[in-house]
Amino acid sequence: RQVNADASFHSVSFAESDHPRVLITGGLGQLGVGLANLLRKRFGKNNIILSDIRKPPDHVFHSGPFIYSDILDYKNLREIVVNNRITWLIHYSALLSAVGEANVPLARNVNITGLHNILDIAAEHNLRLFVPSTIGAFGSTSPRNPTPDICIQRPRTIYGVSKVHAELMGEYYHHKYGMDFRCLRYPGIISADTLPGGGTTDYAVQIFHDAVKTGKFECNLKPDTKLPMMYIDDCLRATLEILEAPAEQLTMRTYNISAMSFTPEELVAAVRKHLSDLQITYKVDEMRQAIADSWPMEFDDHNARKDWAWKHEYDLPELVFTMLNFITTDSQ
Ligand code: AKB
Repeated sequence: RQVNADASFHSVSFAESDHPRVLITGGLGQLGVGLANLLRKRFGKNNIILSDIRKPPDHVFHSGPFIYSDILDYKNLREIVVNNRITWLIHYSALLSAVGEANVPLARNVNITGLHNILDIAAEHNLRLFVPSTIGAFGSTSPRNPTPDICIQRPRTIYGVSKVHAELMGEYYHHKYGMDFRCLRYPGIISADTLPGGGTTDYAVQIFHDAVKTGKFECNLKPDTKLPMMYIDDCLRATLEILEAPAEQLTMRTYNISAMSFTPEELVAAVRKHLSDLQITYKVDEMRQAIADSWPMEFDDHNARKDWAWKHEYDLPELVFTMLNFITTDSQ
């Protein structure tokens, strides 16, 4: 197949109706359902299509359009984009850092080959394309405290390499073909009702579930490992905000976003303010620890704050309060 590289595709206006028609890939991961709910409130239920290769649970299936899509199958992707008159594509399919190291060929296929399909589809159909990047796109030779938007990026995970590739390819298509590519580098995202799968920052989600259910938690990172984190509501709102930002406000196409940074021992102390009996043991997972030790400790997001007025709402105390409240209410 050929990418439509002539001038015609980007001369077509994306706004065929008042609201965008959005396809979310990897929709059953940690962020897809929450983002679909937020976008549906803004743009209408039927304008947002969630997709995945897995069968959706009942509540997802009944909450709005859901479709099978395999990002490795180009014809399947094209059929969905054409039949549903998609104008925005949000590409959430990816293997995360720890699980990617455990299966490099699969991570390469999904995170790199899959991204190539997504870029080609977006170019062919003049889509606005959002691809998340991550703190994992940096490595031990990057400045870590704080990490600016523009600096050395030499990650040593397949996940990080694939995300740097996505950032660079998206920006290249933007400059070469005028593609409306937008990208945020997410910190570790913390959510109560959906679990992350196979990341290095997962401990900061699991601790809340274990604290409420068993009163004990075994942490797989060292107590002083500091990483940038964000509550899911801030992450999803940031995503909507960058998607809606007027193009002339964007001085860059890939932005760091930040809310807080903490270590496991700081998180434990904050949780103990509500659950004073919480017992912690540390059993370090060497692979995750090595990854975490190469990632940013503090994330510098001043460009996002300056260009499109990014502002987080949740700090550590609000995060802990909200997570415990949600999980406690849910388990009653
Ligand atoms: C991971 O830990 O792999 C992800 C991330 C920070 O990108 N949560």
